[in-house]
Amino acid sequence: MSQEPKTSKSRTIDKASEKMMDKATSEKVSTAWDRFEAVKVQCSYGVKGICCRHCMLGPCRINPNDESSRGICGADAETMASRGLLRSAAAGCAAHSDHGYDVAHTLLLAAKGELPNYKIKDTKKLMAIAKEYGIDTTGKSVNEIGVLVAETAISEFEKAHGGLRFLKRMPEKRLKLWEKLGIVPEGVNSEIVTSLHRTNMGMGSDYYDTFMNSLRVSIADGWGGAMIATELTDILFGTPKPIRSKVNLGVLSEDMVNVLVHGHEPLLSMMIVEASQDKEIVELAKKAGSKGVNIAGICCTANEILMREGIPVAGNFLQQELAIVTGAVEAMVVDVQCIMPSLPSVAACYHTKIISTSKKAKVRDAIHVQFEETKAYETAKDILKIAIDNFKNRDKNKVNIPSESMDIIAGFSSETLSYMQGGVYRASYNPLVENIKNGKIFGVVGIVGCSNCKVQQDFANVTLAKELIKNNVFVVNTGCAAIASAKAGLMVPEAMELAGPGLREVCEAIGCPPILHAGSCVDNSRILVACTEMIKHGLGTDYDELPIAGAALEWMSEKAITIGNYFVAQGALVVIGVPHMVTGAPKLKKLMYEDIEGITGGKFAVEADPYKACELILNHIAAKRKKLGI
Ligand code: NFS
Ligand code: SF4
Repeated sequence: MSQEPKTSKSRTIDKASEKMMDKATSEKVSTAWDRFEAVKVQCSYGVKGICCRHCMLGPCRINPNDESSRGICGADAETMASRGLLRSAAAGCAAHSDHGYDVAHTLLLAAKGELPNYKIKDTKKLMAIAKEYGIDTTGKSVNEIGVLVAETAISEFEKAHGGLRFLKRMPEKRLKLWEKLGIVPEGVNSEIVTSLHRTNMGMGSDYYDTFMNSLRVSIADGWGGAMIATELTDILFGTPKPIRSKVNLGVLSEDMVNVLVHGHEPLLSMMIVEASQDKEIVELAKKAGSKGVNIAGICCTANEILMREGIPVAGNFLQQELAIVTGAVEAMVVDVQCIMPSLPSVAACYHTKIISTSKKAKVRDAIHVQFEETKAYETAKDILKIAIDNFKNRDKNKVNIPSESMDIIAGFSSETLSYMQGGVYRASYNPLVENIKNGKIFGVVGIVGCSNCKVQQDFANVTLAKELIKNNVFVVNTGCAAIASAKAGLMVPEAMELAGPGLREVCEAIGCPPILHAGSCVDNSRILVACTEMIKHGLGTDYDELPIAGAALEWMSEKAITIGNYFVAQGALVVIGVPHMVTGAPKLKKLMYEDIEGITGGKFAVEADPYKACELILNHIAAKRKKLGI
């Protein structure tokens, strides 16, 4: 793909980002967009998925114009592309699952009383999960039950056989189909290990089998690692409820110490939020000449603390460098995933300190303050002290905080949605299902995923969301796509004005915006649960009958491959804006974009234009409605 140098306006629809991009250019700071344009032509083999470096005979690549072209071992394009896809799906599963494992481990130690700073917050959810796990709770204390729930969750990762417990949440029909297809995962870690084994030199060369196993490891993410991350985070920190906050770079403060938390895990960031109100910290911040400490988030760490504490969001993935360019950030604290290695060099142009905290993701040229759960609060305070101490180094001449900040109501867990429809005593998905049946709500679509320099930032995600609600489609957002909607003002009651009359009526009755923020990317598991609830409340008998779809028009991460995969395995249409790196393998491509529909009921479709993507989705939903007879 060749790229002409672009203007900041053509790179994003977000005013705050545009301003900071211009500031970066004038201050000679290079951002992801500049580096993307500097590449000029991206590797044509890589983009098609027809290169391989899985052994030292290679690297090998396939001549796309020669059908007989092979790697040295004899691997063809289909083998190479499908192996690459499976490795990526396993990597995505690993990222969500390692995050989930850490949450489970923290819950275990907290319930054992070994972590003074953490305690079980949501006992209702704890009891519900204990029941699901078949744990006998009679006569046991909350902490004793917490230990058993955490141990059971941990065993879901570590076991090699037996199947994942949360799969029992699904209607029998889908499970039976998956059994027939051989894609029911056993344990989370074993699926990742087997996927890496399968993709070794001299292993499977059947692209169909390799692709189906990429679905299998992705299911281990959706119904395993990611779902455990979501449920156990709820137990530890509370199940989200509707909460007000603000979003975009304008949430940074002129006169406070600004600390950004960036990455994915809530374990440390929740402590930083708490410690920022500590008397000692507040006094130190005032002594340093500021009005206090202002915490805001980037990426999914932001979503986690927004959903539970109402902490403002500074921006999504492509705004991480731009946040530093404001010149007003004293510290950016990073944990794991989606952290650009460029941050220290951007920070070097300002006074910002980049602080890495995870032993799994050390960042070169950053300050490393290792996060240990046993002294979480202390670590949080140490980090805040570094930030406060750095306030004096802020160069007023370099500070320019964009004015853009938008209101948002977030915090829509599956439980909240159910509660909002019926109150404490009649919490239920019945009203939603009834309104889908009577046509007031045409369908439900999840818009998820990242931002990507290949497409204009936020444009496709925001436009698709607007188009869908106009057509009475209820939209559920997660990840960076949710932050995009929020920045565009779509997550406030006023957004109701943009919705079609049927959807508006329902949203007004329930009291929610037509586009819901459902959380971080691991929280896509909440969408799986919501779809399951719809079936349980009488909408069809299996997921592929539902008037639903998924969309990830600006995706970039391997985690998004995994998420897309598990929705396709579930039976959903998933529209992506950037094609998978498999286009050099025509048979695999046909399987993923066409034939898989006859196998799981779901499929991928590539459509970067949000208006056409909307049309595609509406037609798909219309066909599903017709089949359901509604
Ligand atoms: Ni999801 Fe969250 Fe954003 Fe993409 Fe990265 S932050 S886990 S991967 S970029 S949505
Ligand atoms: Fe080449 Fe085969 Fe080795 Fe891959 S596994 S690098 S295709 S020889």
